Amino acid sequence: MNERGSTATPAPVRVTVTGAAGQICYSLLFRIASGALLGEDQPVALRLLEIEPAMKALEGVVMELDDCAFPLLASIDATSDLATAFDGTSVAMLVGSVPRKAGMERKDLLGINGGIFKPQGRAVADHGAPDVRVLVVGNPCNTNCLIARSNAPEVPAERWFAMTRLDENRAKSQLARRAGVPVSSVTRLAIWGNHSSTQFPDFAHARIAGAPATEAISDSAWLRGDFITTVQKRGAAIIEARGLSSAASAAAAAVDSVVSLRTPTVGDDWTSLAVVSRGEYGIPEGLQFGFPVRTTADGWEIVEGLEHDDFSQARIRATTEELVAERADVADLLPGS
Ligand code: NAX
Repeated sequence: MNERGSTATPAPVRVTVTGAAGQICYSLLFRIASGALLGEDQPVALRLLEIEPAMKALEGVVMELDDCAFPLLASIDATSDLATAFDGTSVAMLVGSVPRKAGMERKDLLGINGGIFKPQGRAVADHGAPDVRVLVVGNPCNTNCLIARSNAPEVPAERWFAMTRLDENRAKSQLARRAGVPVSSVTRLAIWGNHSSTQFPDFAHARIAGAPATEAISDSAWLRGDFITTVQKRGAAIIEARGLSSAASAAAAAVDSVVSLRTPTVGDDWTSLAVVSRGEYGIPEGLQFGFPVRTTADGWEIVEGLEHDDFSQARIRATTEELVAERADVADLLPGS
């Protein structure tokens, strides 16, 4: 029996994934196809987008997907054509982007990726299903998401998300390890702002086994110092150790993000997603900003009413300023600004 109480097999849901021959997708696609994204009764039709030079590599990935014989994988279409990739899609996961290379300024990177996310935003609006939801993973993900969203005004702004879940998961693991508890004991971990080294992993509102994390971990110098910097710089530490950027953990976080949006949040917990700001907590309207988010039966909402001390406020201000600067850097890619 499926989630809707019927024994009939539901029609496949189209899921579009970009950057499909890249390293995150080498983990992500197999989890989607196994049912981890949409549930173990929901068939999936994959639409995989790549650029021409990577189509050969993508062919290999498709062969491996075939070789897994996933019962839920109804079809796979590999393409370099935007209209085909986003045709009828309900879940779009925008992973592909161009990494920062030595000597490249942030503005250059934003501009190059804007060239990717503007047309992809249009393709989502022109070809996506009426219920389409979009998760942007490719960096700089908040601003890439802002660009795509701004170029797709037909798709409600509430359907666009940028990924801060990997930062949340990293932060939870750090707190759990320090407190000597299982990671499942850590709840209410919000990542405020940008998925970058200015992000603020909010230990002040986190809970450990239901009590404030600051009670379980009394070393406030660690919380304000090493904890924050470890989370902020975790991506760089993984590159240093592995010679490659985070991939499997990013794929896991992408799955977690989508699952958290399709299942109501349990109890008084929340999760981290970068969503459109409507001015909550004084964050400028329209920024794609990491907030604590709860999913309800009808949709999602930002958790409001949290109070921040001077320390937290300063950090939230810093990450806000960075996102405002990024938005200014890509102003020519944002219609109407
Ligand atoms: P890879 O370089 O392995 O793969 C990227 C793929 O995207 C390549 O196969 C490339 O051909 C493809 N691509 C480039 N332009 C494209 C376009 N216009 N349309 C479709 N595909 C295109 O990178 P990978 O390690 O998979 O990372 C992908 C992105 O995720 C990067 O931007 C990375 O920085 C970002 N990350 C974001 C994280 C987050 O928490 N939000 C964490 C992990 C990761 O760093």
